[in-house]
Amino acid sequence: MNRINRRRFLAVAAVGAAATRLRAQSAARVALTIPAEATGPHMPEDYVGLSYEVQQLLDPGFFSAGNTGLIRAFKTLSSRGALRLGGNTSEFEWWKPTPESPEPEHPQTREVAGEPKAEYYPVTAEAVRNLAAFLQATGWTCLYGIGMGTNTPERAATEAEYVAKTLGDRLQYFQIGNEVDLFGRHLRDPKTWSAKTYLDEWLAMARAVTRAVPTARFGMPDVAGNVSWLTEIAGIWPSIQNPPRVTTLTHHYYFGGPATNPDVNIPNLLKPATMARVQMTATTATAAANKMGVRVRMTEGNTCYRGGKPGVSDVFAAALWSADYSLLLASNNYSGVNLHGGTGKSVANSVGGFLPGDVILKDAGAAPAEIASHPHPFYTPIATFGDQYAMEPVAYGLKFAGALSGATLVEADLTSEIQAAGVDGTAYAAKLPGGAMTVTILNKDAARDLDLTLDFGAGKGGIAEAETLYAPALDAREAHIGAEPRHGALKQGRFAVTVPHALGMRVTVR
Ligand code: BDP
Repeated sequence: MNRINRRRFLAVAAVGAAATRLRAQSAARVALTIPAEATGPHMPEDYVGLSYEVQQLLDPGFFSAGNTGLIRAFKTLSSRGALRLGGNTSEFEWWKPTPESPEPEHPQTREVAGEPKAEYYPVTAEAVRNLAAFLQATGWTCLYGIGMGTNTPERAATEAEYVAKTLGDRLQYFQIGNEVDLFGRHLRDPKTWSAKTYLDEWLAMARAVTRAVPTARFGMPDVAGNVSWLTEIAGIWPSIQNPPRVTTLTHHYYFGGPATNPDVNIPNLLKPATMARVQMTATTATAAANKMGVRVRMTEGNTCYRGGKPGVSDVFAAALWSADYSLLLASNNYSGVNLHGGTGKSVANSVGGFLPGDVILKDAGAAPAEIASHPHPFYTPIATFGDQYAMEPVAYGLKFAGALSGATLVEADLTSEIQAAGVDGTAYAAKLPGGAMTVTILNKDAARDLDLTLDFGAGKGGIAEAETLYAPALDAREAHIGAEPRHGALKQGRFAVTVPHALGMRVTVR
């Protein structure tokens, strides 16, 4: 059975398994009261995003109108997403406007394990033109990454000018520099590098870009994890004369890593403490953004850095994680989430040449065919298998959360009530653009089912319909979204439903 057929077979098997699912432990009973008014954050239409290495542009056919399989996968994930280009490889790109343009001189950088080697490559005008056609075909916009580590303000400005002209309204904003808080490792002198010296450099480049593209907007600082840089920048910002137009504060997030780290496992990925840490970061980041009058976007992240971990990043647990992570950030007023991925080669190059996940599989004696059956990189939302593209579990979670794009969230801490009953679950309520109320319940618990009563208020009528995010098991290499037979009329404003363990469910009342 080939990979796709195997998936279909398992999908059919999963339906049968769900029907006869045995309760491993007694179900917890929880009643949730859903406020009628949505006064929380608005989730933008382009909340869903993907992140790719700039080096992906080295193959001008990848993001192009001719790559119909990839276009289909993007559209399946979202009809209006945001494609972010960045990653470690963005620091080694150089702008090549014409085939004759000579390669510039590059500064010296240090070679450090786990960081990309200083292998310079050109970004060509052809690649940017093809990218524009790709964006047009998908309906997506672009957060375009320009290098900072080895770039000059002049080259950044010339590249930006061509990109702005070519992408037109498909360009949302520019990003300059990737994970600048880690530049001290291989690109700058760790003794002098700080949020302050970064900001000076960034201003010089962003000003050069703004001179070339007066309408230019920016997302920054794209830190790896040190969100205190956002606080510092927001503190300095009012003292900057005539600042470039920043619309978004940005940071990255990886749950853990690398793949060899035993703490990167399914129970740790899904436990409440993981999201409690995410909440702490979000609190810091949004406070800085509020001060600057902008929003936060998580522009690059995933389950496990250095390319992901087989059996964690590429299984159904990652789908429940990405759905929960995306909705938690949405409830913190984030403007979007970009999960990182791409081809195995571009991501391997971004982390020093190889994926630690492959070493783990080889050491465990996996046959080449088995290794090849995994997505590369292991965390990629859209995997490349030859000339085929497949949506991975982590992408299904993002899609499930992304169904709330355009909705306004309801301010209610439903998650605490579920967790008080001893179940590792979360819930988010929202009002859809058409006015329908919807509650997304993510039961991440490995064993306990949830017997839920959703109380929409005595006066509320309508039919409740359910949709699920499911797979046969947390470690299954698949995920599905399906309409559920569980539907019915509200009775005195209430709807009762069981949300089995290891399953996501959305109940919408129309
Ligand atoms: C981030 C880098 C990106 C890598 C990713 C990873 O920005 O280029 O691909 O981590 O380690 O730090 O997987």
